[in-house]
Amino acid sequence: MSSLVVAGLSAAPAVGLIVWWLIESRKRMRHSVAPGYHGELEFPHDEPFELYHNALSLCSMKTRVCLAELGIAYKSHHIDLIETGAYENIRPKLLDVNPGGTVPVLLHHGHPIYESHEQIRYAAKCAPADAPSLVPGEPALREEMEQWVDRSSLTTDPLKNAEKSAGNAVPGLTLPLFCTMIEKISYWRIAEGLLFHFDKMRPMMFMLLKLRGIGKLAGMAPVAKLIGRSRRALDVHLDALEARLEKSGGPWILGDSFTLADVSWLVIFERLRQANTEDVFLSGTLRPQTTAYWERLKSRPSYVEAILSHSHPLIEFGRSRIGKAKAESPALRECLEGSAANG
Ligand SMILES: N[C@@H](CCC(=O)N[C@@H](CS)C(=O)NCC(=O)O)C(=O)O
Repeated sequence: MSSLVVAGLSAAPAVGLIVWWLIESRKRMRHSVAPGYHGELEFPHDEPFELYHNALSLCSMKTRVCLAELGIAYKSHHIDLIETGAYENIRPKLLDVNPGGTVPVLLHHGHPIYESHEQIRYAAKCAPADAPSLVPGEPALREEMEQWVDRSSLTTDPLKNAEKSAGNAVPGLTLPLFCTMIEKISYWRIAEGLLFHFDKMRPMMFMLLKLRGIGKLAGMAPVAKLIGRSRRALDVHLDALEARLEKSGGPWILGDSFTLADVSWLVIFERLRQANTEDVFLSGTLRPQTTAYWERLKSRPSYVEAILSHSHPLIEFGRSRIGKAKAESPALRECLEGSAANG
């Protein structure tokens, strides 16, 4: 056999892999989609409402809570994100309905609505006649409700925009939860993201968090800085909420009526609970109005239906793992909770 043939044969697996990667990457090509309802698109469906969502995703929780409050039944398509076990969001099942590769996606008669804040507005508009109204009739209150929805939304590039909304402050505070949940996910699964995720920074971050582990989180200066910045930003958003609740006298943000503003904030508090950082922001003496408000939110049937009944074992594992790690390491506790000196 000539040396040329031998070289050709030994290169074949590598060439095969590259060709496979190119074909797969093409199949998983992503493009962003405009927020809101898309009547021009129609996807296969069995039920009037269908929801592509994930147990942990903040935005998915918001849409689920809204649908539960409105009594809207839907067909559920759970899509794993890497935190809950696999990169299903960059596979055809989700990419076919959302080329943006994110959850949640709400379908109404097969037509998609993109972005959770748009989904809750849409659902509130086309809710059955006997459903409670989640939007105030009075224009001034409606406008204020929109501001509270925006202030809790997750927008583009959240890590750089924590000061703009509480929703943007949450991903930074979720890093410890990501770090503990990812302990249980194999490197192979994260590798799928390195190969095909449109934003390589995300799988790289998960890889790094897994390699370092929660015990070394405080020693990762950029991560510690991000957590501190997110915590300070959330403090400002929560102070504003505390003041509003004091003014309205509760029980809800705008007073007597439970609205989309409350739907949107419920999930912020749930994320703080999941990330075992609730006490840092709420206690009997620190923000008493907001603390009582969160207790009221948890007592709504929608909390059980849309949050607790969708809980994922890895979330509770991650939560308790953070608690143990904080108890073992004062440096980690200070990094996650701040100190009198650094806030
Ligand atoms: N602004 C969008 C955010 C959508 C989004 O970023 N979803 C996250 C989960 S909360 C996601 O699907 N991430 C998957 C990934 O980036 O791998 C919304 O409100 O729906």
